[in-house]
Amino acid sequence: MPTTLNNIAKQGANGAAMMPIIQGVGRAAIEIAAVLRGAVFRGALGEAGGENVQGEQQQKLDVLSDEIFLEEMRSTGFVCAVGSEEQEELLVIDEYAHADYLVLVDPLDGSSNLDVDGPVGTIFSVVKRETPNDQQPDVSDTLQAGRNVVAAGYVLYGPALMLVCSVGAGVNGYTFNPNDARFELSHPDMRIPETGGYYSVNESNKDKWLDGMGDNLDRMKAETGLGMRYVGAMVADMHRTLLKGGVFLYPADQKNVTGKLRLLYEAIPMGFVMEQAGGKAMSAGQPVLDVEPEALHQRVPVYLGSATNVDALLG
Ligand code: AHM
Ligand code: MG
Repeated sequence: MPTTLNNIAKQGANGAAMMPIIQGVGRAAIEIAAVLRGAVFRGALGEAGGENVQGEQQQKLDVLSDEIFLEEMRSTGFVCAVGSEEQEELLVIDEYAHADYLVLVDPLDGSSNLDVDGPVGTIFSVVKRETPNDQQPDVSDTLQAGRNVVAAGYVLYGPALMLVCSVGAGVNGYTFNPNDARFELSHPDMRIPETGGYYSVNESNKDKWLDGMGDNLDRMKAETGLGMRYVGAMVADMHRTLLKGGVFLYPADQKNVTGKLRLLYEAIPMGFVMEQAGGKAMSAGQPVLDVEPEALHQRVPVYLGSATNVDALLG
């Protein structure tokens, strides 16, 4: 018998509580994957005509994915609110406003890849509320450092549909098996190689990077001789880095002076998975998971991967 997402219940102290939420992520992933496959036939590619809170053009598929994810979180009955890249404010699920957990999500990451049939992903993390259960949850519940995260992971919409997640007891990868329409454990106990792999970055921004990162990268390249790969979708670049080793970075630059990637639903979930897989995840001068969040859509610089490579880059 293949091992399915149900085995999350047996992982660590939080597995049982997290299983229904991660199963909800799995259902959302299956629905989003179906929408992506058929998007061109439904006229669902292209811009939705609105901007998200970051001032970025929303794609129709960003909006659809957000709706699907929110509905699946609601249906778990264990999520009181969702903070999404596509929603300016925290969305409270009135029906379950007493529930214990909040989910932070980038429903469709890397959406610049959509029009070219490139890989995209979903990134999520789960925190336990700090406000009392008989009150409405509020945004303060989301502003918790990554050390408080209870579960996190990502979905990769690639040639195969994968869900990689951690409930704080290592990292496991599940692949959707179309023959029995469920996720099955395909990558147990994922550990990042100690070194090697690739460096992964949008190097065209190098002249604009802050904090001397251009010189750091040149030095690391000379020292390590690493090759380069860059998809431009964080989930795909993270997944390759996790499997092959190396380092992924998105430094602060003159345009994005505090960084481009969002702390709560990009940097922290990926940092959590990376640390759980034995890797390292840094932001400006401290581990990503130690950054004290100040705002729902806060951005930070990100450097994550094999510890030796991250150290070689930042050292
Ligand atoms: P998005 O959430 O609007 O898709 O932006 C995040 C994406 C990441 O997936 C990726 O790492 C990065 O932006 C790529 O940025 P760039 O195009 O500047 O290289
Ligand atoms: Mg994103």
